[in-house]
Amino acid sequence: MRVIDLRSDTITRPTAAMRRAMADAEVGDDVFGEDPTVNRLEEMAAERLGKEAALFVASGTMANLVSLLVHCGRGDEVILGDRSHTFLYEQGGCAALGGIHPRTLVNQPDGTLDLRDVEEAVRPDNVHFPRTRLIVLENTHNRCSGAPLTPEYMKGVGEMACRHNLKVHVDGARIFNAAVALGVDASDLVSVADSATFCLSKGLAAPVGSLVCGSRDFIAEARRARKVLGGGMRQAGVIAAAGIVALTEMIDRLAEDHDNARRLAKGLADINSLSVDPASVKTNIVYINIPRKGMTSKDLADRLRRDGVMLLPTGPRQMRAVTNYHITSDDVDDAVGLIHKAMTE
Ligand code: TLP
Repeated sequence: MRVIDLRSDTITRPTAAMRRAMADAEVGDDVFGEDPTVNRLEEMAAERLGKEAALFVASGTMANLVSLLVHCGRGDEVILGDRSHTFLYEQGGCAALGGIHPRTLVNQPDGTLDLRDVEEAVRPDNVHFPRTRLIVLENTHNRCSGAPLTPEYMKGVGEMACRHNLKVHVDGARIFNAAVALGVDASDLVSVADSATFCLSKGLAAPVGSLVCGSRDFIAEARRARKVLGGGMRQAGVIAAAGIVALTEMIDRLAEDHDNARRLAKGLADINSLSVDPASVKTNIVYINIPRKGMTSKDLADRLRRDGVMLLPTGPRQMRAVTNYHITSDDVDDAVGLIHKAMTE
């Protein structure tokens, strides 16, 4: 049975071109800085994001943790959204491993933090308070319908951060989805950021890896942080090679995933017993709420799995669908039909 897997864009498998590039990759010991393929990927990443340097790490979680460890010392405070991936889904690593104090502010439905809230949250210099060091933003915002943060919003963030002497980090796991959706360069979305990450292993379909981008000095420190976390890799060119293909061939096609997500949201919005807001869908993520009493997201996920559709429960009555490289518009129509059937039986 064909399975339409909409749980995440992380399920994407490497393309044939990636597998060829991996097999042929020139490699060396990357802890000695001698893997030419890793070095090339890092240069490409830095250029794409308009930063001086970049570092290849194992995952988006490691990319964020390494960045926070460099920006903040023990007892420093980081301002971040209450729906951010770093706050919700990274095991509180910044607190657990870095002694960094998280201060959450309400994420607006469009993924932003209200800059007045941020301004109020910045701590004055007082012996009672931790020192506010850093603002973390997420672009696109996973838990806020995959919303892209705009260059205009980021400009305001930059001005505010400058006034208060704060650093800015962007968790750009899906930054290229944001860039494609907004029709801008990814570098325009992170120009005010002191550090920005992105993932190769989500919509870009590479099997492993994320990049941290920033100034040369920042990346030198990030390289130390990666090493202490056990993230120094040796002949990592084998996986970096797939990342190079991802950056070269897989960005522009993200527009197809966005079209499919809109198509899915519109199809699901016509199902009475579900609540979906197509207007909120700007990239590849669709949230589906189940108002019907007596049915949980787990019930629906189990039911749909039998029919070959996979969605991710994200709350007792909420599911997530993420379009990706393996999903066609026909798959979307089939998924809508099967979900309709499950909800009307
Ligand atoms: N997100 C995954 C799950 O962890 C929920 C997904 O399927 O969406 N930042 C953002 C915005 C992310 O969405 C994710 C992964 C990460 C960081 C962490 O990346 P990995 O999984 O590579 O550690």
